[in-house]
Amino acid sequence: MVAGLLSVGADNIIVGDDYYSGLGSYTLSGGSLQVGKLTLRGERFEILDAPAEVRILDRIVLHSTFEAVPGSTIRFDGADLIWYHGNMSDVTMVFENCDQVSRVRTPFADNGPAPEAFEGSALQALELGGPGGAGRIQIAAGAEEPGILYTENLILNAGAWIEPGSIIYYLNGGEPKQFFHGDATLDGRVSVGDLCVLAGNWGLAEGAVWAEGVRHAGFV
Ligand SMILES: [Ca+2]
Repeated sequence: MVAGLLSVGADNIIVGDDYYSGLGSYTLSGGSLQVGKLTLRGERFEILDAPAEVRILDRIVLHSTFEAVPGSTIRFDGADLIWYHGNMSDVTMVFENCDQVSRVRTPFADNGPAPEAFEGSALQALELGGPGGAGRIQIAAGAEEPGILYTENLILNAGAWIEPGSIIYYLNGGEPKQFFHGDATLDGRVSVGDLCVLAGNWGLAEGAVWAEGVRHAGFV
């Protein structure tokens, strides 16, 4: 399977299904990168071109320093994320085509929904569900421990699912808040407004999005 171009210094290399990086700096400056397993242990991994799409098919392990221009996107095609290190504040992560739940391991402590907790920790956006289908994730720190994820924007499309126990803090243009199942309006509260959304869309199935009160809202 081919991929696209991952620049290493002045050279371009094609990345196959299973790729393990050595030491060094890796730069994606154009094209697209599609890879099964990608482990980044090098000094630095850079995305210098926002349309230069990165698509992960199985798993990405992030150990290296990470830099990305604003607007960069990493797409997880039913893939897992093992995130040990790296500032992803300019990155949108899209989870889609998830036949199973994608596991997301993060390195963060639970510092609550405090504005300062987002600095250096938060993604630009976490988007669940996309053109490739449903996005299902579990945020975990370890096998049994709940994990913490901070994101400036939380976008839940059709087929979005977040495993119970996952802790997600988000802004969506307002004050920091925690994600709760049942919060159809994503305002950080489960209230009568969410019930109205659910009632108004009772019986919807195909194509329903989070704000239409899908069964994932937790009432049914
Ligand atoms: Ca609400």
